[in-house]
This record gives sequence, structure tokens and C-alpha cells, in this order.
Amino acid sequence: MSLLAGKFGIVFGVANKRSIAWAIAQAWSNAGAKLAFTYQGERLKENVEELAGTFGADTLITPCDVTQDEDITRVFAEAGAKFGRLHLLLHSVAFAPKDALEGEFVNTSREAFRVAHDVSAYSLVALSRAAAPLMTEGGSIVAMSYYGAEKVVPHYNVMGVAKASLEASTRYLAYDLGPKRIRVNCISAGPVNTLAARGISGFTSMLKHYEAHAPLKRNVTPDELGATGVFLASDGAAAITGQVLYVDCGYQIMGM
Ligand code: 0WE
Repeated sequence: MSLLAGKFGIVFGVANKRSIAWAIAQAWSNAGAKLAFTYQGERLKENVEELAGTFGADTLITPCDVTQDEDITRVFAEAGAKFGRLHLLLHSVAFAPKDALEGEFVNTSREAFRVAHDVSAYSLVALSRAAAPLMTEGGSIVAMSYYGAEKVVPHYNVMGVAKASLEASTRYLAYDLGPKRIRVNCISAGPVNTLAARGISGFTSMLKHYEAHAPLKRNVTPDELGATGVFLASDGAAAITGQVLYVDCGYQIMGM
């Protein structure tokens, strides 16, 4: 398969081998794309170097705190120097303070609301703006969302509001960047057992709930998210932009 041969991409959000970002990065790489990786903080440096290093010693692996404009500027300067141009960007980054995902949404602090939106939604705008000048041959920007953006999922709280902002930002970015042949879409994934999902009380019963209620009677696999990532990055999706694609075994269509 060489659907993405000759394409250059940059991946934000690998933390470890279970990360959705890693599943999509592997699928992009297997489809022929050359990738750069960013990691959030020294804590994750070793993990990402070990994973992304398997793509060759010359793979660009660089830190990026998406709340820092100077980091974003540096990262795209490095990617531009390495690749000369860019076709693909994966945004698989989210954070809300833990206490905001535990109590009631009504108690969300101003600071937790600000941080959740800065890291999880505004970052897509900032990364897209920085990537666009390098996407001289057109591009595909893919961001990860979740059903809690459109319906209440207990405890998802401010993350649901931030994902709603991410999805709306996707539409406005698609409008602005469309004339440059840059497409912007979200994958709304069903629950996946990642570092971000770990420690969320009731996550195991959420996986069971999806198995019981989704039309396909199972949960989505990381490989399937990778395959959707390849599709959205490929010319097969050349006329798809501004969309939220549900990759959730059909769960989203159900009313009961
Ligand atoms: O978007 C997410 C989780 C993102 C996330 C996870 C954490 C855990 C650790 C954002 N911030 C933090 N902050 C931390 O301190 N998901 C789609 C997974 C998820 O998270 C939930 C879910 C699901 C599903 C939280 C509550 C309820 C359901």
C-alpha cells in the first residue's frame, strides 16, 4: 500500500504505544508517509524516541508544548527545514485537570475551563495556522474527538465542551483553508484503552456499555482508527472537509 507515498506528516500526541496517535502514525507510515513527531515534556521523550525511532535514526522527534507559541513556531521551522513541505498533520492532544473530570460540570473552575480549551481546542487553530504555509501542495489535518462533544457523557464534563469547540474549530478551519486545498476533519473515536482513558473511574464499564449497545457489538480497535486516518489523509477523501467522522462501531446513531 502506498496511498501516502511522497507525503510528509507531523504527529502531535504520542505518549506511548497505546496512544491513538501512535496507531494512526504507524498506519500513515505503512502507507508510505514520512513522519515527524512531537512529544509533550521530558517525561515522554524516551517513550516517543523509542517508538518513532523505529522509523529510522533521522526521524525528526522534537518537544512541543502546544500552549506555547514559541514551541509551535520552532517545531514548524524544524519540520520545514527537514521536509521542505508538509501534507499531513495529526492532532491527538487533550487535557483537562483531573478534578474537572470527577465532580459535576457545574463546578468547573475558570482555570480548568481555560486549560482544557487551550490544550484541547485552541491548539488545533494554532497548529493549523503554523502548518498551512508548509502545505503548499494541499494537505489533510486530522483531529481526534469524542461523542461527549455532542451528548452528555457523565464525568466527561469540560472535555465535552472543549471537544465541541474542537469540532466547531474544524469547520471554521476547513472554510479558511479550503482554498489552499487543505482539508480539516475530526475522527470521533469510540472509547479506546489509552493512557488518557486509564484512571477514569468506570472506563471498563464504558467499554462494556459500547459492546452491548453499539450496532457492531464491539469496541473500535486502534488499527481501525489508523485505517480511517489513512483514508482521511488520502485522495479518497479529497472532497471531504469540515466533517466529524464517527469511528465508534455505530454507537452514535443509537437513540436507545
Ligand atoms: O478525551 C478523552 C480523555 C482526555 C483526557 C484524559 C485525562 C485523564 C488524566 C483529558 N484530560 C485528562 N486529564 C487527566 O488528568 N477521552 C475521550 C477518554 C475519556 O475520558 C473520559 C471519558 C472518556 C471516554 C472522562 C470521563 C468520562 C468518559
